[in-house]
Amino acid sequence: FRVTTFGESHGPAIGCVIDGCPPGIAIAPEEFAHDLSRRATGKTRHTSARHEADEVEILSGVYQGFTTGTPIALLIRNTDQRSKDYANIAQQFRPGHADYTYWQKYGIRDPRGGGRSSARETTMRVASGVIAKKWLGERGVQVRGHLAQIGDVVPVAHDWSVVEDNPFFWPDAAQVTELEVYMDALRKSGDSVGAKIVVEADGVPPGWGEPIYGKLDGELAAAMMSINAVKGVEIGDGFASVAQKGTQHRDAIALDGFASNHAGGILGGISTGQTVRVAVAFKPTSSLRLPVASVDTDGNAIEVVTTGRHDPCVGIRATPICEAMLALVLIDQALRHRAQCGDVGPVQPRIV
Ligand code: EPS
Repeated sequence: FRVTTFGESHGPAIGCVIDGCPPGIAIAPEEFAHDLSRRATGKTRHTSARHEADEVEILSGVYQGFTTGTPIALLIRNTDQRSKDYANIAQQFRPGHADYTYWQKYGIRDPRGGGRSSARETTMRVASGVIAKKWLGERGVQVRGHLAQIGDVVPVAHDWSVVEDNPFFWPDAAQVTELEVYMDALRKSGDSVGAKIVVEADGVPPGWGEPIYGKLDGELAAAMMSINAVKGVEIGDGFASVAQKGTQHRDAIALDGFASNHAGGILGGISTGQTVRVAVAFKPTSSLRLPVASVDTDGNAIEVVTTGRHDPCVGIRATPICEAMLALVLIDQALRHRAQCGDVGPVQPRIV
């Protein structure tokens, strides 16, 4: 199961091609709307004010409502481009932004906003993830996620039932007002902040993932890192494992299951049958109206100020993106497991 995307934030359209999708998955254009709207800009004052319709056109690979097994092409036309927002920085490098490295690599400066490095690219990940989630859901695998940190604010309580009821995907309803105050002050200051997302998959049977090349955790790390603005990925206890003793970290096994899940549901690159848990760090957005020193393409020292519509915390919209990437890796690993071992579960663990 392979997804490639195309298109620029300020081009005519963005899209993706999905190769290797199993035939027979029922999918209608309106099924994309829910997750796309969870990711979209312009829904609350805490995200970018750009208003995109994000309406999916299915160009190929689906016939009479079912996937055919041939490449699926999805297209979303951009409806609210405003590339003139970027006219005054067309020759400038925004510190912290990919325009510097794109220029060093290609020698071409795309003046249309972030182009491929924009958060807009993630739309197609979410769209393709809808198909992966559907296939997985029919096999008892559920993917969900929440925001787990904004700046230095962390959830006090954890209640999955409130996550979809607030604009932050936050698991503690009592903190939503505090977050609104925090984000309002941040937006007014002109600065941005990072965020952490946690995504989980329940119902993954033991056995998905390959032992060395194609480890489930390795592929998850690569998938999450491929999202624009991601700077870190943890599986299970992740970097907290550094300070742990082996006696703390190991997950004791009883006949009725594991006693804990420090491993994040993966051992040796292969799923254990526990919840697969991944945490993803998003950096603070780099397009800021606060001035910063930089250089331009002619080699002059300059000061950069970026105006226009930007997210003060791009992580606020990232929960559905990370869910989609988790689902895309899982469907791929499930199909590879089926090819080699013949079943994709739900299966009974061999001993526990
Ligand atoms: C983005 C800047 C804003 C965001 C955009 C990402 O748009 P514009 O380029 O029009 O100023 O709205 O995100 C999206 C459009 C999206 O769909 O996620 C940026 O600088 O990355």
